[in-house]
Amino acid sequence: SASQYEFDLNNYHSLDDLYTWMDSLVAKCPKSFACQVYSIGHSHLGTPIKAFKITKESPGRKSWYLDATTHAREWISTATITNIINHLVTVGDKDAQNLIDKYDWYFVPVVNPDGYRYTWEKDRMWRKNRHQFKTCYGVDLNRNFNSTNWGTDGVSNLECSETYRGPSAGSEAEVRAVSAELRRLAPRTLVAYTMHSYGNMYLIPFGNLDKNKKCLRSKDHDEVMKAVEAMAVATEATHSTKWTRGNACEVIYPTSGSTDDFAKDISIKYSICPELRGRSFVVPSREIPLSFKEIFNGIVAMEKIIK
Ligand code: ING
Ligand code: ZN
Repeated sequence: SASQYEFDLNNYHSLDDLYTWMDSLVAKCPKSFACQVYSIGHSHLGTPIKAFKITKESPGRKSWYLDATTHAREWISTATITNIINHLVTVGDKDAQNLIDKYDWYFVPVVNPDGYRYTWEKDRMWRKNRHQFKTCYGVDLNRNFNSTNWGTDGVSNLECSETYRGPSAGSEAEVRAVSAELRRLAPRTLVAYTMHSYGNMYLIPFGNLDKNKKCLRSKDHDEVMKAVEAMAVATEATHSTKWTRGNACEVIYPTSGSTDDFAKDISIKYSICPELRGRSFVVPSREIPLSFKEIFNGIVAMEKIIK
């Protein structure tokens, strides 16, 4: 069970316990802002994809969108986003207050609930969703978004591959749900922040190559990099770690159909993919508070310099 009193923020939790905790957190929301749990849609197997929002009533407000667990085994992303939500709602320190005063906040802690369940019940190293095909299960949801050049660089068209792009762009229920939510929020959203692990990196669009097979940078690459630089510096200072930052294609490998490329395509200016701490996908629970702190400090630092 996961009553709000027993839920240990410094540990990992099953999908059901996490969802119960989200519901219970609404009751702890102070009067100065509104909290709500809602569903952005359902997974391939019909599991709700729950979201948490923190809002204030006043016209013209901008928002931040954050998600995690697009890849099922990346549990540190689930735990870190959970801690961010908890901090904003219950801690109310100066930084949290400032973030809520200035922005509305939208969180999707588990983009891939079927895959996440599967990592708890059957295979800790599962990455994709749980869509059954003829020979294998699962689409790589971070290759399925309908971004420019879907299905080209850094993907596979084989069902059994870990980077299977799926039968078509946006074929997966989870991707359609996130895409619709991003489209709905995009006109007033300044930041899209989609959390993965691992590697201590801040990645920005684009993942794909241009027609000369060179990594494609966005038009405002330099301006976005300034913000990411401030974020990375604050993160590094938190626990004296090193973080790589840059265009995803240059820093790791070419990809297409990722969440952050899609968010950039629909004009969300600061589209960022952190690759959180870890030496594998299994991060000891004692590192959850360290991950939260370094990531939250990065958010606080970046917020100060963007508009
Ligand atoms: N890495 C990401 C992946 O999907 C990534 C890297 C992120 C590529 C964003 C492109 C865009 O392969 C992990 N660990 O999932
Ligand atoms: Zn990932």
